[in-house]
Amino acid sequence: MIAASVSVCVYDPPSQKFTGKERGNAGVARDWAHHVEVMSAVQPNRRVFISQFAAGSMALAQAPHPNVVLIMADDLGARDAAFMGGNIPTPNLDRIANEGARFTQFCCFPLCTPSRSALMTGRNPVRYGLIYSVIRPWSPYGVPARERMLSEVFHDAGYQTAIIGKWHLGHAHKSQLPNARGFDHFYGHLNAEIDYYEHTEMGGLDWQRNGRGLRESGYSTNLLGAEAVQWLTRRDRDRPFFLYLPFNAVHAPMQAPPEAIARFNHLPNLRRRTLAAMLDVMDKQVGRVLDTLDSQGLASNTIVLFLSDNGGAPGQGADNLPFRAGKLTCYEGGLRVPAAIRYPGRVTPGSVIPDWMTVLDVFPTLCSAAGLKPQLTQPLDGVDMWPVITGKGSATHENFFVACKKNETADYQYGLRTAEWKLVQTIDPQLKTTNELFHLEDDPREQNNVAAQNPDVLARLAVALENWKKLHPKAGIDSSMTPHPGWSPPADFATLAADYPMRKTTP
Ligand SMILES: [Ca+2]
Repeated sequence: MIAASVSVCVYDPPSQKFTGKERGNAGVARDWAHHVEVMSAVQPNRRVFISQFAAGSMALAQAPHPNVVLIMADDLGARDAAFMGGNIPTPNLDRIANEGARFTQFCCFPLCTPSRSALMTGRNPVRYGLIYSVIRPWSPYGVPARERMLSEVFHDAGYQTAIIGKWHLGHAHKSQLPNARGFDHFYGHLNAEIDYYEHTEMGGLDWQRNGRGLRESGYSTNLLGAEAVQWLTRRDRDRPFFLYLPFNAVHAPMQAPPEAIARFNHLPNLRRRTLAAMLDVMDKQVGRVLDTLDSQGLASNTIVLFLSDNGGAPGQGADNLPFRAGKLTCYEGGLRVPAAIRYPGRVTPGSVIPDWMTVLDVFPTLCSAAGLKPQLTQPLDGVDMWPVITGKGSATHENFFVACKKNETADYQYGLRTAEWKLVQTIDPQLKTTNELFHLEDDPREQNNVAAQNPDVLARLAVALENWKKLHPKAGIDSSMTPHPGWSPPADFATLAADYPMRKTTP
């Protein structure tokens, strides 16, 4: 971490004053004051953390670190966007790909919470019990505090940080909330599938800014785009920023402005028309963000990474072809996502990256790109892909383990991907196990189960999978599909974590 080499300051909690040579820097002192206020409320015992943050600000003032805009779509299929070969025009997503690089083999976990936790931690969610299912509105659990998040790495290094969009990594306790996990600013929602106009989850308001519930009118995708533009416009121009912009589009419920749906009347299926409209609106908001980077002269020093969190849901009109199945399965249709990255001067415009990359790799890759050392106490599962993306080197993945409750039934499904092979294992409630083996290099559509012809490969991968399953915490899982009797949604999800700390926020 940058801060480690220059941290000479000490925070004294009783006096709330700082000592050290950085004290004379007004900007840093202001940052400190804000940070101490926040972190004292959230994590009162992290003195070292505070001194590292302040030193990080100094280091960043001395070196040009890139800004990061991390844009995530929800349930967008591998072949929905035009830049991935889809039939829905996405000129702004295409622009990221055309001015940067397009990934042809980017893999995620097959559903929201596991993918988003992998994105934020760089660690396989099996390690902390979030591999099998999503966090429900009635779930008390979230990403454990011991897992260091990407937002915390950037924040501690002195970046200003914001999440504008969908969290879905825990909402029952204050320690699980975005403002306690490295984000200075949070606007959006905590749960999985809000109403796009009412901004409610199961009837409870789930729309907030930094802990305060908001009742405002508008289509959520447009509101998220507007907030992102506003935050970029009002940011502190003396520090770099990390903006995480996870849209809820194109996740169910399938809702879009009627005029947007009308633009796709040529598509025969209503669900496909609606999904196309949802994507169209999101693409326009991405365009507003790109335009803002341009107008503020930020484009050349900003990494823009776009990806979906999992494969599309065919039943909702998504297109994952030519890959098999989709979201909530461990076939390639559940894992393959559209993805592109832009960083002028570093990423060759119009290039294609055929190398395999996973959502676990985003953490080490962005840290590498930004020159940050995350100072972790636990091993990462991701690989630094920055040398590959910039054409300066190579990287190797040995395997990628995924799992889910298949189609949210009682069946557990697993996937083990290697460069050459793919094992898909399904276990029903009677513990009947079905193994399918595909030669992924020759059969990316997973049409030919060659398990019987390759018993040695099957045995080797099955042993690796069994060992991987044991990484799950002994405490078991809580993936209840239905709420406990008597549960009802809170009037406002922002108040669910009753001890939520009040914070000074911008804008
Ligand atoms: Ca999703």
